[in-house]
Amino acid sequence: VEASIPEPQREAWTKHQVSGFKDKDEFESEVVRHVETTLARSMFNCDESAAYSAASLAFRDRLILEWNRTQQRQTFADSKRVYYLSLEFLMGRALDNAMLNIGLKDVAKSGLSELGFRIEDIIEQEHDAALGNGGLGRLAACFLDSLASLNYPAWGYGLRYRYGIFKQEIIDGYQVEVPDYWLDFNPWEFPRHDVTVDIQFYGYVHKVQDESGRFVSRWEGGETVKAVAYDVPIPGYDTPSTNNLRLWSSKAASGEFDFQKFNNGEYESSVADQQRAETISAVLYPNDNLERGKELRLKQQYFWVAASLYDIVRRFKKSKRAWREFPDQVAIQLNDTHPTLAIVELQRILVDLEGLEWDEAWNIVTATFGYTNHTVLPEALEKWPVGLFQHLLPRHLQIIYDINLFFLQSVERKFPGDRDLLRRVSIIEESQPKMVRMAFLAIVGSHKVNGVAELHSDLIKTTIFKDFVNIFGVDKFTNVTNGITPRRWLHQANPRLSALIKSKVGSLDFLKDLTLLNKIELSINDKEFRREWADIKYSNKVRLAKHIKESTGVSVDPSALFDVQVKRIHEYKRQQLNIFGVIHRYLTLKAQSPEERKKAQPRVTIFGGKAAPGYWMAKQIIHLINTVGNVVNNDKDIGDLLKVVFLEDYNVSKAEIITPASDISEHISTAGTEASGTSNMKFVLNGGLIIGTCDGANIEITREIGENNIFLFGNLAEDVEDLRHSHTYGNHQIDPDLAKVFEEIEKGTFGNPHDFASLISAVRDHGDYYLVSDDFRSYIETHALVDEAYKNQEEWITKSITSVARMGFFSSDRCINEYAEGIWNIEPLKTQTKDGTGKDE
Ligand code: GPW
Repeated sequence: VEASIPEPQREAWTKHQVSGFKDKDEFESEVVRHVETTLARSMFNCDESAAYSAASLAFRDRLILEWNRTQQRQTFADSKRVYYLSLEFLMGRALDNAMLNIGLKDVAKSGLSELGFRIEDIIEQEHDAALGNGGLGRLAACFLDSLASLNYPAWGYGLRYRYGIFKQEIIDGYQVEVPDYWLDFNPWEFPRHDVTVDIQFYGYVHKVQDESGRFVSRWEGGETVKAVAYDVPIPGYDTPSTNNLRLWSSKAASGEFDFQKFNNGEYESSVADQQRAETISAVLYPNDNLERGKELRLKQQYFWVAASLYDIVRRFKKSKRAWREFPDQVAIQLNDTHPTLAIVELQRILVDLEGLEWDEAWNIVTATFGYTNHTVLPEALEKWPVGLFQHLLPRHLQIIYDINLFFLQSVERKFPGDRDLLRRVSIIEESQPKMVRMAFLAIVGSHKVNGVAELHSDLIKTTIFKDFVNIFGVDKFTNVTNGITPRRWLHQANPRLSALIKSKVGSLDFLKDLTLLNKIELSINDKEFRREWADIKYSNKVRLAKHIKESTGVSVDPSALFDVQVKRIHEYKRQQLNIFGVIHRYLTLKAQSPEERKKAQPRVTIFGGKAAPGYWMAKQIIHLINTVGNVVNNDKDIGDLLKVVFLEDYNVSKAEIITPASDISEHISTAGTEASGTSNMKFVLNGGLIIGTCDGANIEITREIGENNIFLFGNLAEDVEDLRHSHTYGNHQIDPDLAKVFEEIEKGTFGNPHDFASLISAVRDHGDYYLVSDDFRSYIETHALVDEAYKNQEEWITKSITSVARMGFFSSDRCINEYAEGIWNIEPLKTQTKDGTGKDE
C-alpha cells in the first residue's frame, strides 16, 4: 500500500492516516464535528434528525475507511470477484445495521445518551432505502450482507432510483400511492462524479472492414446518456470486510444541459433533453411477479447493465490478462431475467470492440454468467417485442438473432428434424408481434441456472424449462434454497431473543454459524428459559399493539393470538383466502351464544402489503380487508374475540417490528406458485409458528423443524392442474361455507357488494384459478387446530423453541456459500495475512 506513495511524500501521508472513531469519546467528537461542519448546524440547535445525520456520517466515515482497505486487499489479492446484478435492493435502514455489524452499537448508545438522545429515537429518524418491491429485492440485500460477512470479494450493481417503491396510504379503506422521495438527505452514499459511463441508445448498425479486412459491426448514431456511479458501503458482521453496492444514476451526456442548444436559444429543448435522460433512473417499477413490457423499463435495464459491464471490463483490463482468463476473474449472477442483456452486451464488447472471434467470445460469456429464476408464473416471464429491440438496441437484436441461430443449429444437430422443439425453445417467439424470450436467452447464455427452493427448482426442470434440460443436460440446472441474514432478522429485529439465545449458546457465534442454534434445544425444559422466551414474545406483541393503535386507532389485546400475513398483495399469495376465512370466523362467532363464545380463542388478524398500482384485484382485496375490519372491530358482540387490521406501508423497517411479534403467520400460496418465500423463514426464526401450503420453502422448513411444528393444509402442487381442469366454468361447485361468506358479502354486510363482485366471481364464475374454494375447508379446519394448539401454551412454547433451534439451514450465509462453491467458483479473502495480499500464505 505504502509502496505506491513516492518516498518524499510517504512520511506525511502515513503520519496522517485516518482511523475512524474507536471509543465513546471519539464518537461524540465526530458527531459534534459533523453537526457543526458537514451539516452546518449549531450544536445548540441539534434536533433528532440532525443527530441521526451526524451519527450516520460518523459511521459512514468509518465504513469508507474499511471499504478502502477492503478494495485494496481485493486488488492486491487479484482473485476472482462476483458481481451481483439486481434491479432491486431492498436495503431498509442502514444505521442500526452498521452499528451492529461493526460492533459499536453500545458505544454509540452511550455516546448519544451523553449528548442527550435515545438511540432508538435516532434510529427511527432514518428513511428506508426501498429500492425494491418484495422478496426478490430483499433477497439481494440479505445476499450483500452475507457476502461481506463471509469476506467474499463481491460487488452489487443496481440503479439509484430517485423514487423507490411508493409509500402506501390507506384512505377510506383504499390504497393510495404517494411518491417516496428518499434522497433528500442520504448519508450512506458516495457520489463518484469521476466514475461515469456514456450509454448509447437507438441509432443504426453498419458493417465496415477493419485493417485486416475483417467485417465488423459498428453501432452509431442515436443518443447518449451518462451513467454516474453512487457507491454504498456494505459492512460485514464482525469482520473489517466492507463491500460495495454501486448504483447508477442517469444524467444528460452533455452535463447539466446542452450548452450548444442553450446558447442558440433553445432553452426548453435543452432542459427537456436533460429531463429525459434523468427519467431513466427516476422510478422503480412497482410490479411484483409481473412484467409489463414498457420501453422505459427496457431502457433502464440496458442503461444499468451497460454501465455495470463497462465498469467490470475496465477493472479486468487493468490486470492486463488475456481475455480467456475473464471467467477466472469474474463471475456475474443475474438476479432474475432483468439483467439478461448483460449476456448480449458482453458478447458485443468482445466481438465488436475487442475483436475476438464469435466462438471464443461466446465461451467466455457463458462461463461468466449464472442465472437465478424466481418464478414460474407466466405473467412474470419477461418478453420484449422484437420491434422495440430493433428501435432501441439495433446491434443487440442482431447479436440475439445470431445467438439464437447458433443455438438452434446445435439443437437441430442433437435432435434432427424436431421442428416443434425448435419452435418451442427459440429465443424468438414467432408470435404477432414477435417477442424476445429473456428467460431462454438467460439459460442459453449462462453456465448454471438455479431455482430458489427445492420444489421450485424441480418445477422449472419439469415445466417451463423442460426442453432445455433435454438439450443441455440436467447438471446445468440446480437448486439454491433461499436464506435470510440472521444479523438483521434476529439480532437487530429481536435483540432480546438474540441475547437469550446467546446465554444458552455461550456466545453470539450463532450469528455467524446459524446451525449453532440447535444448542438451545438442550434447554427445552429449562423453566426460566421458557418463561423468558414467552415474555420476549409478549413484549414484542405489546410493542406491535402500540404501533397498531398509533397507526390505525384500533386497540388490540397483546394476549390474543396474533395472526399475521404481510407480503405483496397478489392473488397467488391468496390474501383473499385469508380474509374469506376471517369472515367465516366472524359469522361463526356471531351465530354462537355468549356462553359458547367464551370458549373461543381471541385473535388479531394482521395484514400488510402493497398492491401494484395497476393491479385491480389486489386493490379490491385491500379494500375488503379494511371494510371487514371496520365491521368486525366495532361489533360489540365480538369485542376482543376478533380484530382485523391492515397496517399501511409495509416495508423493511415495519417488518422488523411485525416479524418478532407474530404467533402464527400465513404463507398460503396456491401450491406450486410461490417460488420460495423468505418471510416464512423470518417468522419461524423469531419464534412464530406458521400456517402454510406445501409450497416453496415451506416444504424444506417442515423437513427441518418437523411436521408437528407447522400447520400445513391444502392441495398439493401435483394436483393443481387437474383441479383447475375440473373447474368447468359456470357450474363449479364451491365449498358451502365459502358460499355463505359470499352471501354475506353480497348482502352488503361489509359495504357496497358491488365493490367486491370481481373477488367473488373469480372464484365462483371464472374457474377459481388459485383454488381458493378447493383449499377453503382444509384452511378453516387447520385454523381450528391452531386455536386448539394455542390454548396449550406450554406445548406452543415447546414448538416455538424447537422450531427456532432447527432453523440453522435458512441463513443466507449457507445460501451464499452454495452459490460460491457450486456456481461462482470463488473463495473468501482472508482479512489479515502476513504479506497483506489477503491470499492464503
Ligand atoms: F417474478 N419474487 C419477487 F420472479 O419478489 F421476478 N418479485 C418478482 O418479481 C419475482 C419473484 C419474479 C420473489 C418470489 O415471488 C419469492 O417466492 C422468492 O422467495 C423471492 O423472489 C426471492 O427468491
